[in-house]
Amino acid sequence: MIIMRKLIFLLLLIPIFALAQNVGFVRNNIWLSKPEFFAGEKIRIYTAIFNGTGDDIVGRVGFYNNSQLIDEVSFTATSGGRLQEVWADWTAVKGNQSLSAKILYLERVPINGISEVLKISDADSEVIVKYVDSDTDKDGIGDLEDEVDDFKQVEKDNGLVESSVNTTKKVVKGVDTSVTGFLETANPLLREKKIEIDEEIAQLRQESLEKKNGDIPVDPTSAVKRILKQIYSFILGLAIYVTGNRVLFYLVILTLMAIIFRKLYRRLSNHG
Ligand SMILES: [Ca+2]
Repeated sequence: MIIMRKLIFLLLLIPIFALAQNVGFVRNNIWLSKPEFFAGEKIRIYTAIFNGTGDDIVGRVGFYNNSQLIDEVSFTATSGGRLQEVWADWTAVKGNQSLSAKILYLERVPINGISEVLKISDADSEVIVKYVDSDTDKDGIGDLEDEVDDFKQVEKDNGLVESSVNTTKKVVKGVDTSVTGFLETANPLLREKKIEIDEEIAQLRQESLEKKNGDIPVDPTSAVKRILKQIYSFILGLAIYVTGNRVLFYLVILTLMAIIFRKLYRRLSNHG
């Protein structure tokens, strides 16, 4: 990146300096070690001096932030159209910053001859104007952008939580409504069935009593039938009791689910 920029400077500037001045900043003459950074980060500010004279040069460059001197750096630039980079380190601070450099001193130093202080016609570099943000949570996104995002995220999260709570509520309510509906339908049907079965049991009992009194042999299957019906009636009685109480119904369902789950789990872990 920096090499590319250097090449661009050279291409752009050599002709300009050949026309204007033999020593000075190159054009696009100030840049930073990285384009994006946050407050507290150490940044290097670079500039480059072009020496188009036939002699070596010594000089000094000042680096500034908002007109405050950051550092003053001495340099040498060898003769013959060379480019000399000069740099200073700066710890970025939050807020609007304007970074610049200034040639403070130039002196031509011939190998054979007397040194000569040069008049500087164009001392100031360009200015980098930049807003430096901080990044409190160190996620690589500046606070300014992050606050907006965090706010959006919070809104989004709240929305999600709210909607999932609403969905859960709706599902629970839906289940509850259908369970209540089911129980309201099932309970009277079970009651009707139980009455029917109980009547049948009573009838069977009556028949067997009549047969006993009339000395007619009792059909053994009718006794078995009666016992089965009594068991059925008992189960129906339980079902009526359970379906008559919603909470009890849930408890029974949950217990059944737990039993089934445990059986499945045992079977799976045995196979595993
Ligand atoms: Ca951040």
